[in-house]
Amino acid sequence: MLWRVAVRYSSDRHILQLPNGRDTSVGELKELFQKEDPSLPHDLRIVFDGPRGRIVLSDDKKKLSEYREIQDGTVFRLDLTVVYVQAVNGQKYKIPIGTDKFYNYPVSALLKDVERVTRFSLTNHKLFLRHKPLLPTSLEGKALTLTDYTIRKEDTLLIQKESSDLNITNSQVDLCFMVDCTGSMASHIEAVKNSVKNLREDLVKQHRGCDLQFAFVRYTDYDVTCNRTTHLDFTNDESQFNSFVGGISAQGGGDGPEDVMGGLQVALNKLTWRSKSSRVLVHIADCPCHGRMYHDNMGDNYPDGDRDGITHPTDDDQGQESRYRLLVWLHRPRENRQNDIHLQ
Ligand SMILES: [Ca+2]
Repeated sequence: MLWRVAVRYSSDRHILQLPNGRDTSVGELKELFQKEDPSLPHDLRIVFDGPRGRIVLSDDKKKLSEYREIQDGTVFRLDLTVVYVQAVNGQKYKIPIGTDKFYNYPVSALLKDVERVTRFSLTNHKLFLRHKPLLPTSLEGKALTLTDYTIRKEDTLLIQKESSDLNITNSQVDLCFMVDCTGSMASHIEAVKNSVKNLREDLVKQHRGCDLQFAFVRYTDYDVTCNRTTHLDFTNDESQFNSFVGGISAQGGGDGPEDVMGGLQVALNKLTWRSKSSRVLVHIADCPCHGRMYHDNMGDNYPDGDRDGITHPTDDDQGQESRYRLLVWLHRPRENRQNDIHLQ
C-alpha cells in the first residue's frame, strides 16, 4: 500500500508518497522531505498532532508503524519557520529556521544559511532588511540575534551587491549635498537637514572601510544679494558638518526656478574634490533651474536661462568631468510640496 503524508510549514504544503508505507523510518522520512526541499536544514524536526497532543518524531531509527497515531494522510509539521531572501532579479529563496530558536538565532548563522541556500557569497554581497544592512553580527563581544535586527518570521531580506546603493567601489568617496534653500523649501528645510545628517551618519556606519568626506552647498536665487550661495568644503568631522547644516535656513527665491547652475558652479569649483575619489552629488530641490528648456512655463524671470550665461557647469580643470561617478537628483514635484522629503 502506498502511503501519502503531507508536511506543512509556513504557508507551503508538501505532499509525499512513502514507497515503504508504514515501514518508512523517521530518518528516511526526513531524507524524503530534504530531497523534496533542499533548503531544509539537517537538524530537521518533524512533529504531528496526536489525539493527546503534539508528538515529536525524535528517533530517526523508529518506524512510522511504531506510532499508532500515524495514518495514511497524516499531516506533519516541521518545527520550522522561514525568512525569505530576495535577489535583485526578483528570485526568492527560503531560509528555514527552527521555530523554537527563531528569535535567539544568531545573525552570523543566518548569513551562513543564506550563503548555503542562495549560493551568493556574502564577501561581496550584503543582506538588507528595510534598507538596513545585517552587519555587524556581534556588538561588544555579544552575538547579535534576529531579534536585535527586528527580523520577524516570514520577513523578506534583500540581497544586493555590496554598496550598490551608491555604487561605492572606491575606498575614497567625496559626497556633496547640494540643497535648494529658497523660501519654497522653508516648510521642509528642517526635515531635509535632519535627513542629510541621518544619511551622512548611516553612510559612515555602512561603509566603515571607506574614507568618506562630506560637503554641503546651499544655493538660493538671484534675488538673494548677500550670500546667494554658501558652502562647507569636504570634511570628515561630524560636528563641523552638523553645525554647518544646523545653521542653514531658507530665504528668498522670488520666481519659480532657482539658481541651480550657481550651486553646481560652487560644487564643481569651490570644493576640494580629491583627485582619486569617487565623487557623488546628492541634489535636493523642489524647482528646476532658470531657462524654459528646463520647465513648462513656471513663471521664470530668466526664461532664456542662466543670468550669467552658464548652460553647462564645467570644472575649471577642463576635461575632467568623467571623474564624477554619479549624480543623484532628488527633485520633488511642486504638486507634492506638502510631503516631507525622505532620502531613503
Ligand atoms: Ca526663483
